[in-house]
Amino acid sequence: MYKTSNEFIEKLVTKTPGEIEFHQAVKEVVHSIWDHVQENPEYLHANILDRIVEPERTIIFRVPWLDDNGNIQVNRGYRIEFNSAIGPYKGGLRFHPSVNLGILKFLGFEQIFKNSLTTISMGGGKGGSDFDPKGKSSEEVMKFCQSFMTELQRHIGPYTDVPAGDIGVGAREIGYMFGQYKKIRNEFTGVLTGKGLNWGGSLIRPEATGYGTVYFAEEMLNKKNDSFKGKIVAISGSGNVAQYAAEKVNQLGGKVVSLSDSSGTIFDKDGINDEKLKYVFDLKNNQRGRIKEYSNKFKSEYLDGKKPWNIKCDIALPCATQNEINKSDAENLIKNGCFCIAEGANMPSNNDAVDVYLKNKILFGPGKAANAGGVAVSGLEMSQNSIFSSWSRDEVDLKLSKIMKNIHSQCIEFGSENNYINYVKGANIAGFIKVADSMLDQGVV
Ligand code: NDP
Ligand code: 2IT
Repeated sequence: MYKTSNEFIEKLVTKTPGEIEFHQAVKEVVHSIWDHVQENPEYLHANILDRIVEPERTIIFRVPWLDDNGNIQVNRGYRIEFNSAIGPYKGGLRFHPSVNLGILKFLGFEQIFKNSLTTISMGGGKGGSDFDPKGKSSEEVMKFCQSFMTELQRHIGPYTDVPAGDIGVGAREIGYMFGQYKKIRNEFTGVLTGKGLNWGGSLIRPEATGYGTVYFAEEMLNKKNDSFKGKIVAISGSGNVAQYAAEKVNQLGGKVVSLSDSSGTIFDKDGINDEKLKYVFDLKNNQRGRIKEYSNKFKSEYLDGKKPWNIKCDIALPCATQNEINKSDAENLIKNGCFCIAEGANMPSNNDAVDVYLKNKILFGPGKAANAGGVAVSGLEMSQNSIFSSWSRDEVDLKLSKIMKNIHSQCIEFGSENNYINYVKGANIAGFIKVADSMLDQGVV
């Protein structure tokens, strides 16, 4: 029995040395749920905390592939099957050179609670590789994806573990991996989500994470009798999540003034309207270019090597990667008038930044609540696959917006404190209860 949450974290750190992002994610959840756990002896008796931070299974494998010059390359592949208490493991695959065990464990751990919040039956998982798709030819990407799936296929299945995309994994990579799965297993099933529309994909899945993040932010604003209309919005990233977040902000009458990538930020004070956004979609998804090219094309400012957090805005939507907002970034945002932050990315704000938001009582939607729309529509894709049917764009979009509203309500139910809604606490407790209770029901497994 642990006397304090800090004692629990200290043991975890000793047991999992070097997994710093994982420690960070666990710290946030455990601090939020600590009192709730202490008040419910059945959780203590069943040792739920020690069990929930230990993945059910961790798979690490070699991924050899032949590059265009005929050289053999080797990457490392992973799949963390973290928790299956409420459904098959579900979560994305990330291909990025920074990928390591600690990062994928943090993502898998977050996914447990996020998936629980969606109310769809999905457990938590995550995987990926330190492979860098940037600068690789499509043939190289295909060869890598095929080799990766040659091993992964033995561990996954439509009722076991259903991967999807994340950083560096989009429609192209899902296609190559699906093709290889089908070839080896000789079965056409919904084993991956984010598939092409012609072969089992769901309408709105590409849009879902970005749209969902904006729906969640709109709910937070509505609760304060406010909306996106006329608001200045800073967005980071320029990939899948950032692009569709920007599109939805425009639709709701806000003005998006920034996008970024790992090289720098474009700042367009006139707003990235739909026409300019169309250019961004083509630049990033077809040309696979850098966001800097936007500033050449539209003569906007380019902040070389900088993040968008010094830009004056009302609302910030971090949609790039983990730990992209630190304490001083958070202080800058608030000093410049930002009063609403919704995380499209996973854990983009570090623990100190979150403390700054909560201390200043701004509207803050943490990733596991605000970006759950992506995996939620993945869940809807699984439903459509299992009934061999597909729903219309409007139907899926409506379901998505209802799910985001419902997540918002769960946060209010468990996160209301005096006159402030602590969405971090609300999301963590609401997400935890369903998983923990299911673990109790299923015995010591
Ligand atoms: P993409 O690969 O489509 O885009 C990633 C974007 O983030 C790119 O602009 C990339 O720039 C930037 N980026 C990546 N790593 C870094 C870094 N270390 N520093 C600065 N910028 C970086 O990924 P997604 O849009 O799918 O994912 C973005 C975030 O959203 C991630 O945190 C992901 O986990 C999260 N997420 C994604 C979901 C989805 O459905 N896709 C669902 C829920 C969350 P560059 O090209 O220079 O690398
Ligand atoms: O972080 C995430 O929720 C995702 N990358 C999406 C996972 C999914 O299974 O759709």
